[in-house]
Amino acid sequence: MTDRGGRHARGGLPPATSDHAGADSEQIHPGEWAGGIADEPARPPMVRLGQRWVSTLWLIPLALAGIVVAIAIAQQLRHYQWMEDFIERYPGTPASHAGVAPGLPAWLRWQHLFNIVFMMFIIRAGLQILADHPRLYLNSGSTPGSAWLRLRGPIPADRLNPNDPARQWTAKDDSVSLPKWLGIPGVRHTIGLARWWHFTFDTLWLANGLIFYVLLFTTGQWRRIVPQSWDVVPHALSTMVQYASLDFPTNDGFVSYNGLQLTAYFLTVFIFAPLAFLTGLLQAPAIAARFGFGTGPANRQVARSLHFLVLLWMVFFIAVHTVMVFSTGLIGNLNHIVFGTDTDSYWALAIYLLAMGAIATLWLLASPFTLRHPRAVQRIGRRCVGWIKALMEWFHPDATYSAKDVSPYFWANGTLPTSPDYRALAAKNWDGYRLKVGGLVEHPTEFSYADLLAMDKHEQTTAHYCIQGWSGIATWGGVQMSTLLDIVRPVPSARWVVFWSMADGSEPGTGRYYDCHKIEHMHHPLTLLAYEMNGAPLTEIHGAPLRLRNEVELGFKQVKWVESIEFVDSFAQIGNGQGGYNEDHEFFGYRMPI
Ligand SMILES: Nc1nc2c(c(=O)[nH]1)N[C@H]1C(S)=C(S)[C@@H](COP(=O)(O)O)O[C@H]1N2
Ligand SMILES: [Mo]
Repeated sequence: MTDRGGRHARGGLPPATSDHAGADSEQIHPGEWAGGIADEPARPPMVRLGQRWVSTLWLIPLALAGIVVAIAIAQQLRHYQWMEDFIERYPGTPASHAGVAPGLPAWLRWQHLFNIVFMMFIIRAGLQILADHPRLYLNSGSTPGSAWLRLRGPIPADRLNPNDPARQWTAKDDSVSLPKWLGIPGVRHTIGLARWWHFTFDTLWLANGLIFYVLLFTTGQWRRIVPQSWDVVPHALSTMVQYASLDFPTNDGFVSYNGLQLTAYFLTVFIFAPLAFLTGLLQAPAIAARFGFGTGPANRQVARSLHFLVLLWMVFFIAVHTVMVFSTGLIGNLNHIVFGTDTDSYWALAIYLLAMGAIATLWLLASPFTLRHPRAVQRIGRRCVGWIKALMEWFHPDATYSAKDVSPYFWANGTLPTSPDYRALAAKNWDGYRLKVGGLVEHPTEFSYADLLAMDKHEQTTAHYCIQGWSGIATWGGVQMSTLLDIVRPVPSARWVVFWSMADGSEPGTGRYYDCHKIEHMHHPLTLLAYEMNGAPLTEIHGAPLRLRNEVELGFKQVKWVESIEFVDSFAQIGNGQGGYNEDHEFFGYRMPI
């Protein structure tokens, strides 16, 4: 453990409050959590059809009606001779799958089990992440009113005034909670913890998938799930009619799959799984800033929407897959899945039920464990995936956009400084403001607002990616950090740069908002101390007089209302030692290039 005793005032600021209270204070108590935001349960998803919002619950009766109609049509079709000829010609299972030994090998059966365990956590934590910004869009600015799906009502129209801090509808205000059995951990604005689950199990799922690919292709098992001729299409159609007419085709799953199974497995393994990975990556600020995906068809909101559609497919697949296992000869199918033999042992059912019991137990423990031990979840998550995320922090950000890409509305987050000093400085147009830069530097320096304005000015139009899921594009004007570095000259032992805010964090009495950045990032031409946004002086909401831009990282690391900058060799002694206010109090990670 870190030595917590050495904590002291930093950069002329009061110390962050001590965490000497034991583990109990680290538990999540809804009501006190995240500054005491009231619960706001998610509503069932609604989709926008033109101007109207329609509840997706309508899909349930629609699907039931659709099934009934499909059965009626299929049964009618079976009365026609041409259909019976067609089915005789294409009975369902393409003949081209020779060369694979019957039965599923042990590695495949184990991977199948791991897959569902990993996916259960990925899906549940993914929904929790969605609930933190419960709207899906296609435009890079996440423009209010332009969503196509949402889990809550419209944003109150009188809360979107970018110049009135008191009436600002922050992205945090917009978050919703999920039931604890559904989301992990269910409580409103627990995205930091949900991400540890999501990314850790993503990594395991990807590793499992990679091994699966390798073994599929080295053992020839790929032939089972890759269509090898176009006759898979008529076979799939024929299978569909047979299932729908409730006169099921013979279940040959032990030897080879029918056209419909082939198509579904192929799409899931080779199209949707890679798409999940890809659309996940496209939500990363570091990748967007490196490759210029901030706008256009690969922008974060498109990626997020597709990521959600992949989730829908996966849930649909798992549901139909399970129904089919049950309805096409359960015991035989379970023998295939559990033992890899074409037998009829009831032991397969027993083992299946045992596995399902274990999965249900894990399911029920995930949220309570997370709420009781959030620091452990953060620590374990960081051990598992922190180092992978760190790799992306090496991307060099150079993507900039043009004036026409600037978002019409830029969401806001955070609580403004409340001190009389801040008000007085604002009233005097920042006359009297001093940016203090110190710590491990050769020339500690204070800069007045006029000093900053007089320095070389840099402008950039860049994309902002909030952890909650929204994004926005703005033109920022200010002083490059590299300019400042040339003046203060950090000493070689300086490894982290702490940006201290004039504002407190969201939890009362827990001290100032701050965040730590890698010193390497300070040399990027796009790392900026901005005093302008879209050609006008920064508004209070967006961080006046000064806010940070580091385009490799997520939004919460872009400290607003910057008061001082401190160069340090380690952040272990600052705050709770996690690298920033939200890292300390909301269990975020400090490396946030994704
Ligand atoms: N001091 C301070 N800076 C902050 C925050 C905050 O709460 N306090 N919120 C962060 C978060 S979560 C985001 S997404 C961005 C939002 O910047 P914007 O309000 O200009 O959009 O500011 C970041 N900087
Ligand atoms: Mo954020």
